[in-house]
Amino acid sequence: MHAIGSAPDASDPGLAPGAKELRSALKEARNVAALTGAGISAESGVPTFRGAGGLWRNYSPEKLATLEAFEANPRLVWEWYDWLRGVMREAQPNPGHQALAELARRHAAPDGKGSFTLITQNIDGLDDRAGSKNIVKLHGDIWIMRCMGCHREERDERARLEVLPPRCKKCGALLRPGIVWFGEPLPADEWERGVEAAASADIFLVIGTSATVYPAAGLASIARQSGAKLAIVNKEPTPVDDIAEWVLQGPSGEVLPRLL
Ligand code: BJW
Ligand code: ZN
Repeated sequence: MHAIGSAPDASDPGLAPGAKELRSALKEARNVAALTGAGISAESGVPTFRGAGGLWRNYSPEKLATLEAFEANPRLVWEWYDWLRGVMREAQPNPGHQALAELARRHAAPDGKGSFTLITQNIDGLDDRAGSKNIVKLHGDIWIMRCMGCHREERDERARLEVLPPRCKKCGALLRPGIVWFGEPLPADEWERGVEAAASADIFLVIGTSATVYPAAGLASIARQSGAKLAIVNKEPTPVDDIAEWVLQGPSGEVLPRLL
């Protein structure tokens, strides 16, 4: 295991030995996949879920991000998401998001047999805006509204909604954000794509996630058990550091561009 930090490379003082080796390994690898979490968007000003700043009006995500909380008080839950939509609308993709989009472009093998799959737990859409394609969105997308009555879905990218809670124009039932709350299953097709990418990866990057929310966090073990080498990019230690080949500690907006 290599950790970024103390012994910089002479040719690039900001680059630690582990990062240099990972950069070469990424160039050689055929199938690469990355699992990202809230930490990659932190440098864009989007709050993470756990740790400092992870609370909204003293409610934890575990209390608000559930169907039960929504059914009990849809207005309160929508006030939170309306605030979050405003923050996410203002945010811009940072060098971490851009580096992943660039890694994917560079990784398209000339023989067309290589693959790069970006799997995200984030709902903010910043990877789309950075130019990443075919993103696996495990926890949905905050810009999609789903009707609780007729199940119709529509895209709505307004920063602030006029009336809270919003209602369906067709049937009048409550609209909910198109995201995955605690206790809800992940979208089956996205989950299958995530498992497939993890199981076929030569290198699996785990970036800016506390790796505590399942089943998403389980993709790291699936990748490892299927023979992938794991690389962790995080500001703090994570529960999957022990099974990783490389642990690069630092802000993803600084570490990821150095892997290109
Ligand atoms: C930086 C940085 C920088 C900061 N650079 N790094 C055991 C096994 C399996 C499941 C369970 C289980 N026990 C309980 C469960 C259920 C539950 C769960 O996992 N709970 C855990 C809390 C224990 N899981 C579920 O309920 C899931 N569904 C499910 O299991 O369904 C089963 C089922 C099957 C069939 C029928 C019915 C049901 C669903 C999980 C949905 C998660 N939803 C949320 C909310 C989304 C909407 C919203 O935004 O409100 O998704 S919760 C929240 O956590 C959000 C995130 O995507 C998710 C993960 O968080 P993430 O991204 O890791 O963020 P943080 O804040 O935790 O970490 C940030 C990290 O970044 C930190 O490490 C920092 O150090 C780092 N960092 N700045 C690099 N600049
Ligand atoms: Zn409807």
